[in-house]
Amino acid sequence: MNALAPQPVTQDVFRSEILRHLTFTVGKDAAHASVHDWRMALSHALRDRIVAPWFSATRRTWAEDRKRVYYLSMEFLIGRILEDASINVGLREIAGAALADLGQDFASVAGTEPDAALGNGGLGRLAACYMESMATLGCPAYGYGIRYEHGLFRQEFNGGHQVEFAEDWLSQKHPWEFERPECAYDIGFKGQVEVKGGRSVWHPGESVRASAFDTPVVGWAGRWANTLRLWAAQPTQHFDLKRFNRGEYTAAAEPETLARTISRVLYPEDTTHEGKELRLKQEFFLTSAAIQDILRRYLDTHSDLRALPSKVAIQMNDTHPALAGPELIRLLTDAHGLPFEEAIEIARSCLGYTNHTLLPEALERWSTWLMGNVLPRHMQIIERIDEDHLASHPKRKHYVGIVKHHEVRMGELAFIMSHRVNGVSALHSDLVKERLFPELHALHPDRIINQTNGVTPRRWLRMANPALSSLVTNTIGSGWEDHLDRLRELEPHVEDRGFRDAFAAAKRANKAATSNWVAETTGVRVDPGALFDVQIKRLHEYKRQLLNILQTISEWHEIRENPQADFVPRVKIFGGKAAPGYVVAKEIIHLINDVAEVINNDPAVGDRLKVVYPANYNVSMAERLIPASDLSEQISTAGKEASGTGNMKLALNGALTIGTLDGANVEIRDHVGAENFFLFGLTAHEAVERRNDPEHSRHAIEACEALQVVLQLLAEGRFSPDQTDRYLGIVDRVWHHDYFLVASDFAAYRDAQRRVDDAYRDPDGWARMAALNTARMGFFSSDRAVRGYMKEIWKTTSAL
Ligand code: F58
Repeated sequence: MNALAPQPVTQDVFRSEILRHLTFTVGKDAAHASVHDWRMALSHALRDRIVAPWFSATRRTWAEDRKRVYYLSMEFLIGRILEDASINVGLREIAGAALADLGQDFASVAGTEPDAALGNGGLGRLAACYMESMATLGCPAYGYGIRYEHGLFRQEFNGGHQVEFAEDWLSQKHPWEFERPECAYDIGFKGQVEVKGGRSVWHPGESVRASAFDTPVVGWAGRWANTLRLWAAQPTQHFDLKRFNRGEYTAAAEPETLARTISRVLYPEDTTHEGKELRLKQEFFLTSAAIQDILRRYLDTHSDLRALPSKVAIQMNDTHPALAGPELIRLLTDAHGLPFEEAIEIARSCLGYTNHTLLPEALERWSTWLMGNVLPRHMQIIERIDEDHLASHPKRKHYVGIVKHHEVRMGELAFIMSHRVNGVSALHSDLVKERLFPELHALHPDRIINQTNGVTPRRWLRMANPALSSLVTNTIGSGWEDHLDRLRELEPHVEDRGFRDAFAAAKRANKAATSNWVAETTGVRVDPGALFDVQIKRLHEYKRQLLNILQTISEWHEIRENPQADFVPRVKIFGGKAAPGYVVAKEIIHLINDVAEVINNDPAVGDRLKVVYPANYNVSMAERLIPASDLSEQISTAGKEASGTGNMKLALNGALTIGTLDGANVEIRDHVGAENFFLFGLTAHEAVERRNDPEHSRHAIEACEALQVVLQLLAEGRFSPDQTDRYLGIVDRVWHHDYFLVASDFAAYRDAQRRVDDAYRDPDGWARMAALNTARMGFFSSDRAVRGYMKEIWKTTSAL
């Protein structure tokens, strides 16, 4: 057994550990303990088991003076921790049995844990998967983020509208974290820069303190654990007792209120000036605290800052932490006296940048005025980086710099300050070269590489889908959890009718459980024998939930027109949140809910078509829905979805994909086989060409009678009888402003859905395709992705 593995524990021992924590940590008597108390006691008993591997991993990293990876991300979309951690330390069964001895049910206890929702979507969830894989692979690493008091908002529907409520995950004590008040850094803003003795000295006009909270992240089999360090903002000024004593209670608390604003909410709206400034401050807050911590740790045991890149790899998860370059340069030059040219090279050798989007509105730009005001020294450094880069490429053709038209372009800054830039799927990385940074790519042809995303199989198969996991283990033995390529060994068994039946039975059991859950949460009864057709992701026009709901309307219309025909029963399941200020996305949510209302209550339709949209999609809901899905909707306009990761989770769990050639769909189709994937739609290049025809929508609509009918029904107010003109805006957009090519892809999508129906009519053939999807998805483990980063970007090896 590995020396770092935790000591084995029996059910009896673990039961007494739970009881000990219930008594001494929670302070409750078993007779009066609530489910919440039991969860706290269980979480602490489990956390104890993580501390041993955590300490040995940390000690070993120090003793061997290993290079560490620092993953900087504004988002970590973790979800629940308890069950995942119990599985990784090998205590899931023992914990369940010990709790049962105490009269408690594991699932009910674990089910009360709030999701740690410190992220919006794919980017944040990717960070969480990578943290788990780095721990599994024994890659010494720290995740750095912000300890938001309020994570992603809670979504409710009111009359079909999305309504947002503040999320409150910290209203109960968070048992997984360790507060580190001794680990704190001052973060400055504003003020002036003075030149003194040849060095620049920044005198910030404001400051807050970043104080660390550490959560251990344990990998598979408890072999290694890393730290997720989240920063909370606190005031640097002491509480003003004099003002308080004068009766000025609010004024006395002002510094605290101002400071805490910085770590209060995840990604506040940035449509107002105040919002923008706060977002910039949040980004610098995270980045500066991280860089100060990294340098402090390095200088504890080293003195030569020139050797920093041999011990430090810093990954920027998108441009949000892109001030890492300027901040590292500032500290190396202003605080440690290195020459600028040397500092820039050191910083670049440490830094890597992952790009997650080509969408222009998501590419960060700050006005030079705001940057100069909030971070005056960094603005100077950015200009100097720009000049330095310009000077070293005198023969450039179409130079695109960092500062242009009075804006600081964070993508260009991140690119120029990184030794590697990566996209997140093969297609996306090509488009990053061709469309996003063509000039910079020409100057630095080796810098952009690809690292296709991956997902952790521990959470997304082993934990979320115990039925399928057991079948896999019974068929090929254990050990696939950290060698996901081994799923290939399932392939010969797919030829076996018994295996296919067992595969279908596991799916059916998951669907039955989910049907009950759907009835409880939405009040809609669905038939577990129907095809579960699932689109779960953030609401965005490019993701084309609209295309899906228009096709649903078309299907409904056909059932009504041909009530005797043989339709494959379907349940359309939607899940996802829209950004609070994204009006069009919210309109689409309203439409889906309105369509659901009409279809679900239409006696002519019965069980042949249902539409459900459970509110507040989050990581826990994904864990529930993904194992119960038959069909995975990955229907973005080609060229717009950088990768997708839900597509991977669904295919791994045996859902067939209906999708465009976008993001990682391309590679998923290559792996699972074109015959096991329902492809449709324009390619990324065709999409660009199509937009050159100003009449593309009209042509598409005129060529497709079914689409005409759907748009007519919408325009008539068939789904909004209380306000018949409600969807005229959407109809108008499809006709005249269809940038995302809903009309152009509609007919092909509808045809692909017909092929889906035909395939589902043959249950054994469907089971074969589904099982082949699972068997061939091994490549999409985040372990493979993280190994790629270790080798190609971080230049680091496993400590195991
Ligand atoms: C997502 N980006 C991509 N951004 O859309 C998805 O294709 C990809 O699979 C995933 O990253 C992981 O690489 C994403 O989630 C955000 O949520 C941004 C957060 C900050 C504001 C702008 C959106």
